[in-house]
Amino acid sequence: MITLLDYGAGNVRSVINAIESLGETVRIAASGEEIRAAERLVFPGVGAFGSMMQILNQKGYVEPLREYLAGGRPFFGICLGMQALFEASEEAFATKGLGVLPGTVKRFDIDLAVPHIGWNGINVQKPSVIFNGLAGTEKFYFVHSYYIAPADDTVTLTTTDYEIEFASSVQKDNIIGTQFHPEKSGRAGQQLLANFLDADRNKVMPPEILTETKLAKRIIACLDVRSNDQGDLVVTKGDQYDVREEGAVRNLGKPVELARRYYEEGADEITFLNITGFRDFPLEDMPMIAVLKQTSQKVFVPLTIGGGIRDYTDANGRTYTSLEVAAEYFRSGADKVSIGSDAVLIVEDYLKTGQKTGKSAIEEISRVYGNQAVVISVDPRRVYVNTPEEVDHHVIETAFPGPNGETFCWYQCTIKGGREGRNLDAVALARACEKLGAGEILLNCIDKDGTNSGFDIELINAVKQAVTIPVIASSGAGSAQHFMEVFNQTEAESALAAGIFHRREVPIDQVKRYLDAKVEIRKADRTYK
Ligand code: 1PR
Repeated sequence: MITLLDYGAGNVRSVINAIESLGETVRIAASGEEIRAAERLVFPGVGAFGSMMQILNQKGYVEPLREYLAGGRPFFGICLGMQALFEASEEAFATKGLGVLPGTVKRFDIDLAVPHIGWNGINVQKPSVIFNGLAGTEKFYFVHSYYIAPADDTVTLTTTDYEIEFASSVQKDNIIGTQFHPEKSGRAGQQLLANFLDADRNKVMPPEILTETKLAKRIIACLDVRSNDQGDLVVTKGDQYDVREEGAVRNLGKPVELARRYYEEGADEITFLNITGFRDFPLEDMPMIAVLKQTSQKVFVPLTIGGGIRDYTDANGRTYTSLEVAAEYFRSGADKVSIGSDAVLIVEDYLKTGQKTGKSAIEEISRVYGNQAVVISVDPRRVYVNTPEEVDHHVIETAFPGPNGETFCWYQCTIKGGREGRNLDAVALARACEKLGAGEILLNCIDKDGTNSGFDIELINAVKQAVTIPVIASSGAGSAQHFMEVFNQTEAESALAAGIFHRREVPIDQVKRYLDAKVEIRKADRTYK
């Protein structure tokens, strides 16, 4: 029996699913007494350090936790659950941590994108039970803006490089903590968790020891989901956002089945976009919630969900906030939510006044769940102009002239799945969303969507240069070479595709085989014993 400490923020569902899939049962600690009585305690922390410690204090969990940790029984802290072991964090200066390990938590002060999101490796420093069966070259999923700086080097189990070398896991006796998320790290993560759950395994070093690690470029599979005319929820795919063929909604498969297939083929992340979310209310009949719950039981890589994340008033006059909608998604297994139409409207207001209200979906969700949990999905379309002075937008000179030979263009933001163009450009939108607290930009391109003609490199460069948060390049992938092109010609941290994966034209494993040795990627998961 595993006791899980859930203080009420973020996606603990994934950790429960990962542990249960290993044949263990999980009980959520409902009191300090249950923490004291635990045999094996897992603490998956999500959100922000200050609010985590505040809730632990309010619930009276701090002393029971300290007693448990002093008692020498097994403990596994994940992400913030590991950071909590230290004395303090730069994320919340006035708040004390548990102070079980000496040292503090610092914010990345680096030139690379922060948060550090994605799959990175580990440099193993000393033997541990958790390395049984691992090769030592595996990559694990990270998502954080703060890192631990232990005052006592001997607790450092692994380090990871991201411009600087930081401690990515610790072990002191039976207390283990990882900055990365084993529950989101595919089969390698499952193996690592299984090692913790099995009391009989010995401390070992993996066969290969890295001396430097690299963040992988992520390959993301995207499933655009909506109800077809018969009312079934299907994965669909548009050509420049038009998902109908001979009048009917294209049906490319069932969401849960496809997501599982992409996990097996090596997708580093899976994104679901409820493409009619702008007119449906996600909590009304909740089909996407069911999709998410079922997917997260078997798919152990990060899941993003978008569509309809906004404030909403139902037919009975009950108002739901975007935070409530997001909370339901996180409880059901999502790691991130993506905001499309509402982000455009939020930024329009923000740019009008120059004032943050603190109440927008971007601000509210990032405050509670962390910036890394908020992705902005941008649906821009090219608008050609003859000169940059013609409009008050971020204009680029393009190598692909417009219909009348125009050599300049700007990227107009749209809402409602491309149905309505707005007087806002994608660069301004991305910049403002970063300021409001977004952690990542999912950059689609209506002109390129479904064309198989390659990513819009000019758009990706324009947006990537305007922000410091990670950018996901999307729309237009037609071959494995297109992925290489986007990674060589832009600084995008990841690339997303839909059509070529759904139609099996170029499966994910083929993309990875092509990129191998040319671009840093996460290799296909092997089977562990
Ligand atoms: O506006 O917050 O309700 O969110 C709605 C979400 O649904 C947005 O993220 C928006 O991008 C998405 N969406 C709305 N309508 C469509 C449509 O296709 N008619 N899909 C749509 C967006 C674009 C990509 C696609 C890539 C790769 N799909 O995500 O997967 O372009 O495709 P490709 O590799 O086949 O070229 P809200």
